[in-house]
Amino acid sequence: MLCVERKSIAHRVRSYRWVSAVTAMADWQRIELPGADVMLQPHWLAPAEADALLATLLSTIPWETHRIRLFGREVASPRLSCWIGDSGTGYTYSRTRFEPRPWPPALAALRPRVEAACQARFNQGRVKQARFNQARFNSVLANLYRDGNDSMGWHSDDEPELGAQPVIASLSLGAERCFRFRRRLPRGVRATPADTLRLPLPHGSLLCMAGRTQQLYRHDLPKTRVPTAARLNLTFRWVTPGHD
Ligand SMILES: O=C(O)CCC(=O)C(=O)O
Ligand SMILES: [Mn+2]
Repeated sequence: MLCVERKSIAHRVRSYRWVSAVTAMADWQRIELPGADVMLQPHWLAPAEADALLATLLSTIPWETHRIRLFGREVASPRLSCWIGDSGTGYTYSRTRFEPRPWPPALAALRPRVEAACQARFNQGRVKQARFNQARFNSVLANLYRDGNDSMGWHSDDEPELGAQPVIASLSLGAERCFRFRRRLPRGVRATPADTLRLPLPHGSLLCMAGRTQQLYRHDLPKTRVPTAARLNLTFRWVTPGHD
């Protein structure tokens, strides 16, 4: 489970220590992030199904380069993307508005399975019925990282149309890349390595973020210098219909 990026030994030890600090709950593993609610199924899809899904989605999602606003300038985002959803699920991020594309059949078939997996995690231990009901998705942000040069910067998924404590399910296909969480710090406070958790996301893995995760942490998908094949990520979300 170690990250493959060439970082210092200290980083490697840290990522091993954090990632191994998990609590098994059926197929879900809890990722220990104080105050947050993050669970991972590293092998949610069997490799053959993940391979087939990757090939299908690469060719059926209408990939485009989203233009986003960064430091007051409009720039091309460093990856390909597509916003997909039911009607009424327009979404604004990086101060840019996206209207949903229709669900490709393979993605539509996946939606109830992702919902069932997330509902199962809220349906065990100390059940939180409200969360259980929240594990429904009407939209997906699809991102395609063509190689190690493609990335996503630090952000939280905290747009108003997602609600206060969104449940977000993230399915990863293709090359394993390191996803990072970093505690949100007061303005002017510099992050140290101890504030960052590095989480490798394998082919077919399902990550579920809920509760105060977006309020307390940012996440990113950094570039890597290690030669890397394509990686496709799908974040299933619930957007308040008609929000603008
Ligand atoms: O590619 C990833 O794993 C991260 C995607 C993400 O954070 C997002 O779509 O908001
Ligand atoms: Mn995100």
